[in-house]
Amino acid sequence: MREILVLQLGGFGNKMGVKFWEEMFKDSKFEIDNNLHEQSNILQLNTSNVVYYNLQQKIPLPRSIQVDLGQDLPFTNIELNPCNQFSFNYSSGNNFGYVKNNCCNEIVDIIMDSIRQEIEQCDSFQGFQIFASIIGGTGSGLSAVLSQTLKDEYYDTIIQCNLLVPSIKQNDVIVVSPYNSGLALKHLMDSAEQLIFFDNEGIKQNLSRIGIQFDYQDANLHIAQTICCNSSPFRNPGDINSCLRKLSTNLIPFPDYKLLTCSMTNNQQSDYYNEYQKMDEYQIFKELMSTDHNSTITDYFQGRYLAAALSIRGEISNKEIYKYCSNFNYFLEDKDYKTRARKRFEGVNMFFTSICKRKFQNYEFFGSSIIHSNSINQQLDNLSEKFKKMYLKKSYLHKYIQEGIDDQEFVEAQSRLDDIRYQYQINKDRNQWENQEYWE
Ligand SMILES: Nc1nc2c(ncn2[C@@H]2O[C@H](COP(=O)(O)OP(=O)(O)OP(=O)(O)O)[C@@H](O)[C@H]2O)c(=O)[nH]1
Ligand SMILES: [Mg+2]
Repeated sequence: MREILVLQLGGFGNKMGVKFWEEMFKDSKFEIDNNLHEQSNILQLNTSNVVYYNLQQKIPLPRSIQVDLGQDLPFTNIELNPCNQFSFNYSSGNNFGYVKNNCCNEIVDIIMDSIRQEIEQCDSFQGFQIFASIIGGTGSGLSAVLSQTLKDEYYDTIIQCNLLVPSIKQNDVIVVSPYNSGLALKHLMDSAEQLIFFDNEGIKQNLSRIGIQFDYQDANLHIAQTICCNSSPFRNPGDINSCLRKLSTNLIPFPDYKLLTCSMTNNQQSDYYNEYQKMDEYQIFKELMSTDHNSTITDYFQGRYLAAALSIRGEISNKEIYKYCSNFNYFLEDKDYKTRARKRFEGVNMFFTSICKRKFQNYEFFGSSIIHSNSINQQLDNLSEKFKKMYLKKSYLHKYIQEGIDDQEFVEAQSRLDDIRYQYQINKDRNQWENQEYWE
């Protein structure tokens, strides 16, 4: 089996990670107290091996490592391997520099030891999933340093980062979030293969559409279910057995284009409704490609779709879904949407679709998508603008310089951000696929 190791870093990474494992357990039909449910069959046990171990002993343990610099790993009823839980006595001070240049020197070796032991137990290891926010110090610093170290040591594995990023409109609770995010992104762009963005503002919009007031619990559930569904083709037998590497191949057209967003169908929130709204293929496809269901605040219609990976669960007609995929331009009668949706690389199939007939938990239909669109530039523009404003005034800079992050690193982070934005921008302005050079 192609095993995956989950790394939960910092406050958000750990809280969302716990939710993620709770959802995974429900999906695998394990009871929360780690005991195997009667319904689990052999095939499922074999495929579950991707994310759990110890299955033969009938006490599944998530293959995951939790790290937080403060002593506040969240409580959970799920049994996690205590050897893989690391909490220290540091205070990051919300400072990327302090974590990268001070804490990491002391703790990276300990964490890497644990990672090495995990990987040695695997048959055919495929890669890492990192959960972290790059807003605070711990998440940004640890994810940057760890992903770099992992890339150096396990160069042929895939690193997928699920990142909470600063919101566009809303001001963050952390003043220096543009610095932390900008500096972390510079490192992550070099070492990780996929960077999937979530932002609290986008999640808030998703929740409020279905009448739920935003709080961290619900937001984390939303994100956890999205990631869980995204990764379900890795664990479940279906038409296409997907893996992290296949996702990378299909979603990343050029080396520097690796910023992705997610969407999820609505029906999972039926817990909050008395009435269950039954969905059909049309509704599912529409929701997965729609801007309203986006996990960030960016508007897909302001850019161009480059690629999309759909992952759908339930007794659903493959034929119908493939039909909507190939007729994406025309899949809505709504004229307005139609013209906007046509803004993609015309004539090129951009869909990587996995349909798994096994239901997701108790939901009849369930779907999530990872979307690659250059509308992500809205997020980058905002980040870059805030970064620049602070840097020009040199505000808060001394805190980072004290911790050994020099001016040069800030300049490099800024120019890296501008670089990525520029690349996505030229893609937006002219259709590169029509440019002969790229075909010859
Ligand atoms: N959705 C969601 N957002 C969270 C949660 N916890 C914190 N955040 C957001 O994440 C950002 C802070 O990130 P944390 O993960 O707490 O920071 P950290 O990585 O632990 O870093 P430091 O505490 O600065 O060392 C803030 O913008 C919070 O709004 C959570 O459980 N869910
Ligand atoms: Mg913290």
